[in-house]
Amino acid sequence: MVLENLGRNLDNAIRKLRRLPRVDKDAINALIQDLQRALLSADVKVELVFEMTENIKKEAMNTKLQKAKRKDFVISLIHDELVRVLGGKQAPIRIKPGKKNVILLVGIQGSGKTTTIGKLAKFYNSKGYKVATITTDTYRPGAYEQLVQLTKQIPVKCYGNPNEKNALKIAVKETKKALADGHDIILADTAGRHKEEKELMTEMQKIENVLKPNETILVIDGTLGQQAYPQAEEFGKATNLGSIIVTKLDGTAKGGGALSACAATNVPIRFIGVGEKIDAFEEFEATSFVGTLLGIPNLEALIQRVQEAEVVPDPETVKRMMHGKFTLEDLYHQIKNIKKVGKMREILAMMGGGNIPDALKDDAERNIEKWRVVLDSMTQEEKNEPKIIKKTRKRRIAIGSGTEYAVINKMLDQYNQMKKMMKRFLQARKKGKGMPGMPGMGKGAAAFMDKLSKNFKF
Ligand SMILES: Nc1nc2c(ncn2[C@@H]2O[C@H](COP(=O)(O)OP(=O)(O)OP(=O)(O)O)[C@@H](O)[C@H]2O)c(=O)[nH]1
Ligand SMILES: [Mg+2]
Repeated sequence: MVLENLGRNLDNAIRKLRRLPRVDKDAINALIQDLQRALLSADVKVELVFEMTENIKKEAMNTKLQKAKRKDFVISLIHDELVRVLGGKQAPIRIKPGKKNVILLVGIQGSGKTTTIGKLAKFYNSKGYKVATITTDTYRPGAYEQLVQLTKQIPVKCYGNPNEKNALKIAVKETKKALADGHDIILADTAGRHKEEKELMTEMQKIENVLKPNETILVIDGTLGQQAYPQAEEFGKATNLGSIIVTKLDGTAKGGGALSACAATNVPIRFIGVGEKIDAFEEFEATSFVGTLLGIPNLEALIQRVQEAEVVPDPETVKRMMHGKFTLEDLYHQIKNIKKVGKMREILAMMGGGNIPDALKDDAERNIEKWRVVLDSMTQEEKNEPKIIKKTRKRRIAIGSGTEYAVINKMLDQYNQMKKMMKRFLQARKKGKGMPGMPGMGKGAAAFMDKLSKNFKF
């Protein structure tokens, strides 16, 4: 596995957390230390490590989730933070099948450009493109022969002219030939060595100008670790960099540094090289990369569980509700959110105590989708002031939404009960009465309301 040590260390830290009976302050502090150690030994920049772990710590300490969900939540925080520093989601290279597509590889000597041309050729060839490679490297002895040998095994055609000393001329002529031969992706290799660096950069710019590639890709050696940053920056200034390929991530302990440094330049990492062989190559996608790294096979499910558990009433709605401005839409969203967590009964019980009959609770749960249809057939005025919904309006809504009267009636019933309860709650608060004294409100409900009112300061 790429970044094997980092993966193992992160995995150990997560296992340790999972084994603990609960996630408290000490557990979070211990986790943060483990993460810092793991990231620093993968050569991630110190400042970045502290920023990442500070973010994780802050969120982890703040969570109001129930105990059972906290571990998942903290793990998803680690995941999200790693994805963020690795560049997040990115779009693929824009390639138009059957048209002229040119991909230009640049990078310093020995970074792995020529090897990567072979890997890319195999990658696109297997996707059904008519791939050709060209080399414009007039500096490295035997550069043309190296690429010929490499591409022979795929097989894809290699263009070049070992007798021509002008890289620009080769670029123009050979690309033309390759296109005329019916190829639709041309992978162009460039020189990495030159008499001096400035000349190398100038030549690259000129080639870029004449070839007008779909994308210029920087090939960077992963063993550089965080030193990849200044290099990527320099190339970014000289060329119109579209993406980065980080090579030699197999067997380097510094991969974390190289990947995070490249991502910090805001140029996406598209592929990684993980060995000398032609198929030691992977598409890079931060989310799945981090999933593998953390050893969490079913990351999607984990994230979903946490997201669902995070559903809380939106503060604006609660504020309006507490001022007696409670609409049918509010009721709908409240019940919809609660349903998502699968705890409708619990929360309704908490909010309404014994006030809401069981039959009604079940009904709300079963009919929530119908409620949406009903709501869509109502005017804004009706949603805000449901008491104006009398016989005629009801008939119109029933016809418009294709729903029975019973559904509309029950929805309005539910609304009225909720509204009454809010009103009593507000009156009790105004009179300075304590919650437990409120008729029809259970202990849990009182505590819940109290917490809401404190959180939202109404
Ligand atoms: N382990 C490992 N080695 C790699 C990887 N990619 C390239 N290499 C090796 O790195 C060395 C240099 O690779 P080249 O492809 O020749 O590099 P280059 O950028 O074309 O070099 P110049 O043409 O001299 O500028 C070779 O020995 C490759 O086998 C990789 O992902 N992993
Ligand atoms: Mg080369």
